[in-house]
Amino acid sequence: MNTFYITTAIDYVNGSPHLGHAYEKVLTDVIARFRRLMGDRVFFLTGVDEHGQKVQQTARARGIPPQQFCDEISQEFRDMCAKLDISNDDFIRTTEPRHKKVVRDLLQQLFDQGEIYKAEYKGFYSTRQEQFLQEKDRNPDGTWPEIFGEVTEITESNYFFKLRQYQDWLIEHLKKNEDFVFPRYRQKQVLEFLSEPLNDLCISRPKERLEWGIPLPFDEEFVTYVWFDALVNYYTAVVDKPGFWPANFHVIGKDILVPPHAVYWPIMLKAAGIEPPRSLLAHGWWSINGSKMSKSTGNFVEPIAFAEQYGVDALRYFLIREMSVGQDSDFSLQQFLARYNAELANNLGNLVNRTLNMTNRFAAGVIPAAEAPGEAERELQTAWEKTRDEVVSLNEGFQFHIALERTFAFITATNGYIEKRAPWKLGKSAAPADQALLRTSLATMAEALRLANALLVAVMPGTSGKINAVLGHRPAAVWRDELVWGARLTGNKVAETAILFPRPQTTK
Ligand code: ME8
Repeated sequence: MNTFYITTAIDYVNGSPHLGHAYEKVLTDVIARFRRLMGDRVFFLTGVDEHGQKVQQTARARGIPPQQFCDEISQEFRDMCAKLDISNDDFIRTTEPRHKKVVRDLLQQLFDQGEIYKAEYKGFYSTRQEQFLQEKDRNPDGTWPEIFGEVTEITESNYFFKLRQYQDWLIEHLKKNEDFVFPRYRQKQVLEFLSEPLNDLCISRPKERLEWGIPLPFDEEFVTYVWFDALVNYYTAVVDKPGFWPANFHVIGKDILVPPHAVYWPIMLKAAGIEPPRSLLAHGWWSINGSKMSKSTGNFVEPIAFAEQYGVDALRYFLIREMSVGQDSDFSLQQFLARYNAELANNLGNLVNRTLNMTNRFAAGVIPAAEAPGEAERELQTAWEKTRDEVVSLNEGFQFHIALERTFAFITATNGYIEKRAPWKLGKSAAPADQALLRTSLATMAEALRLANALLVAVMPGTSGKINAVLGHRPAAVWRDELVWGARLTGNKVAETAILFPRPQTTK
């Protein structure tokens, strides 16, 4: 059995979860669920990034200890995962002892190997923002923007990790592994970054400036800074789980591909003698109503509240259907409602309700056998086989938006088949041939619905389960078997009705 280890980025806890966080988890969940359906032994990790200046500052501003602050916000992220039906196997927090230990061991090892050295760091520092500034932060006239407050040039000792000596190795590695970054065009971006000499990476902050971090094991006056702490989480989670490292995919946003995930991380691992991850999947960014999301301007979607109002699976469906993995997308309520009504309520919802209604009306609620399949049935079956094969291979290539489009085209075709057979007309005739065709059409629409539904399970697990339930169907243990056109439902008693996608209450 193949193992498949997949992770999301770990989210900063200095604010509540937003739509970008929700998307990344849903996308990773769809991949994890799909790999499970394909028979892989999956380990799916998500979690939160709890250290750093921002958390320390926000907690201080609220007058509570940083750990308490992290506990609160982390719970919101966990709640979001539960609400969105995310099937993660683990949830890691960088303040956990298991993580601190792995980070410290790794730092000590690299220090002992001579990969980490101490040096002076000189630069302009904003005390208000508590950050080092770069030349590009200056106003065009050379002054510093207001938001930085007083800016002073300071010199500080810090620890540095020798990135540079692994630059050539990484370039070779990327050239040998053309699939290291998905989508492929982003791999070019990494190589471009590597065409300039790398600077060694500053990995510490003195304790008097930043307390909220993991102390360096070889100098307790310093804590690790940002990436050396955060990236290691992926390794921490499976350190005691043989067979899962290297990770198959780290799913991340495009903003943290270069340099952290595509440069720092493989080099950190290489230096420590650990295999780099097999691949990185970099997704695009969501804007909302055409602009950057921002809590202060109200251009913001609260994923939990949204899922409560419109349905978890409707949100999951929209996120996966709307965005082509790798590209950016815009989230607007109008576009969400358009898809909700046309695709979920009218197309899929209608197919479910017609199937139930007609089976109840014409067959006492029991799905009959397809005794007289004709041309229309054969056509639908052929359409199914094509759809299934396409969808499986599209999913393997992360083309979930097209896979959903194909699945819904098959649902449209099934509704078209029902129009063509018009069981409501056949039901008025007592002729044996019409009755046989009526039973055949009821059996065929139910079978087509069962099959289409089997393709939806990774994206809409709750809805898919409900549809199986109203069809009185228990899916096969092996997903591939479930995808074979047959007479799986003959004799099943169906439910009276199903409410899957109630009309949304408001368009505001
Ligand atoms: O970067 N659309 O945390 P984070 C899509 N802690 N994705 C978005 C997004 C948007 N508008 N905004 C953010 C961090 N994301 C670090 C990661 S990993 C070892 C450490 C994505 O909370 C973003 O690209 O700022 C990232 O992958 C994830 O949300 C967490 O972002």
